[in-house]
Amino acid sequence: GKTRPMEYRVAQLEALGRFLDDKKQQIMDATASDLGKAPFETELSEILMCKNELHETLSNLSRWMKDEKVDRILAVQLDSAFIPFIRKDPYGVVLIIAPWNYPIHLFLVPLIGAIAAGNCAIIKPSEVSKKTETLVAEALPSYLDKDCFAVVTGGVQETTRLLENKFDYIFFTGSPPVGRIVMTAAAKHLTPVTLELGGKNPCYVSDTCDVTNVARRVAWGRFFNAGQTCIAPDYLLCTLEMQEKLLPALQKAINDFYGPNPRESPDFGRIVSDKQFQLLCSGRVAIGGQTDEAERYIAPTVLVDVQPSDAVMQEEIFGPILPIIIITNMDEAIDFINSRERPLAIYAFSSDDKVVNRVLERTSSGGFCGNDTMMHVTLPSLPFGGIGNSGLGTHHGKFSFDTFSHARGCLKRGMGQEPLNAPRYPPYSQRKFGIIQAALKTARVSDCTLL
Ligand SMILES: *[C@@H]1O[C@H](CO)[C@@H](O)[C@H](O)[C@H]1NC(C)=O
Ligand SMILES: CC(=O)N[C@H]1CO[C@H](CO)[C@@H](O)[C@@H]1O
Repeated sequence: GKTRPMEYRVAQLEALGRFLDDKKQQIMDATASDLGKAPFETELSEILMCKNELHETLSNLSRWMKDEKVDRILAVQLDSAFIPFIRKDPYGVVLIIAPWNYPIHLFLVPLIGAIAAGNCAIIKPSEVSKKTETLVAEALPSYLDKDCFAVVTGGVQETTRLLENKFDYIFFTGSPPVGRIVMTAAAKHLTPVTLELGGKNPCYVSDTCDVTNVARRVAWGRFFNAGQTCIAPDYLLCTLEMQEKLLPALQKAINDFYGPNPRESPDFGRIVSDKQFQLLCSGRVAIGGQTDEAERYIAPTVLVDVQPSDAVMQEEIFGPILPIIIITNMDEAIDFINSRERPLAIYAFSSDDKVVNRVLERTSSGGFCGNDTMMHVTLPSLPFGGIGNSGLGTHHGKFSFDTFSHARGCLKRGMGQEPLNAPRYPPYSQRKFGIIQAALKTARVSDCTLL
């Protein structure tokens, strides 16, 4: 019961804010060491976005925690002391497993929701982002109540052992294959899960659009954090004519962002694993393509003549590599998207609103953004989460609070007026059923507003 009072939750959330303030420089240093992340990108994605979540949560927590009143249609027929409500109960002990690509953000944002909803939590940061893992393990516990929050470090072996335990909720961010392992472990204890998985996010560029702006928005989304973002536009779908216009515009955007040699840019990151180097064998390099394995550097790269069967079109890319797939029109782009697993995000660029709306209506994905990339996840007012292969469940803002709360349906009644209950008791009769039916019936009401 220790984590239930609002004052306790607020104190822990405020301590998370102090952690971000006090350790800002160490966070910048650790993510720079792990991922070569530019200070600007760290400050935006790891600090500012977490603080926004904190402020959104702290500003609304008292309202979110309140019992939710619901309709009491039957009240009049039964007795006046008939009070239905939804109590927002914590689940209990939550396990949060985070990945390496945004090593602060991706454990902290779910943790904000878990604390806000009154849970205890075990946090498992990624062992791949080593410096950040060490920082979190050493510094975070001194900010939080050690009775209720713990950081566990380690790799596959430790995570496997952790998952043998019975948790009340598991929140996992990572790849679809590991998501299956987590969900299987959770099934053993019937533990509910949220899975934030990845996916190959298509980006459709129609023939009518402002090519310069599209190129800048796509390049920013693809090359931010050196392409290691679960919501990055993973590949482009456009006609051959559009590709010919986009290539110089993308080249210019890359040059404007990172200079003639992106390797020397302080704003361009490094990648975490070797696997991505092999993806450069797909198609033909139209822009970039330079690598330095010792430095884990891959230049911002655009691949053309890519076939759907190429290696780069199989799993999520997670590197600064943008393949272009040629289609002949919008219908073909939509068919291509729908023939694959449902992604975490779909992007569509067009000067024609109808085109953007068609892509939105005829496809399915975790989220959607028209005429831009990635910006939809910066809003705590929007749910963030996948569908199908890209995950299940949502978080951010109020959606985090709801994810980590059990909606407990409750009814409180008075103990008097017993004669009103008589019709429901045996011995049964048709007359009694008639009374019950009249009292309990829910009539269908037309919701048709188009007349
Ligand atoms: C996309 O941008 C174009 C150009 O600004 C605009 O005309 C169009 O309405 C936008 N579409 C959406 C869905 O916002
Ligand atoms: C989801 C929600 O209720 N958000 C509110 C949180 O508080 C701010 C400030 O009062 C509001 O603007 C949000 O709408």
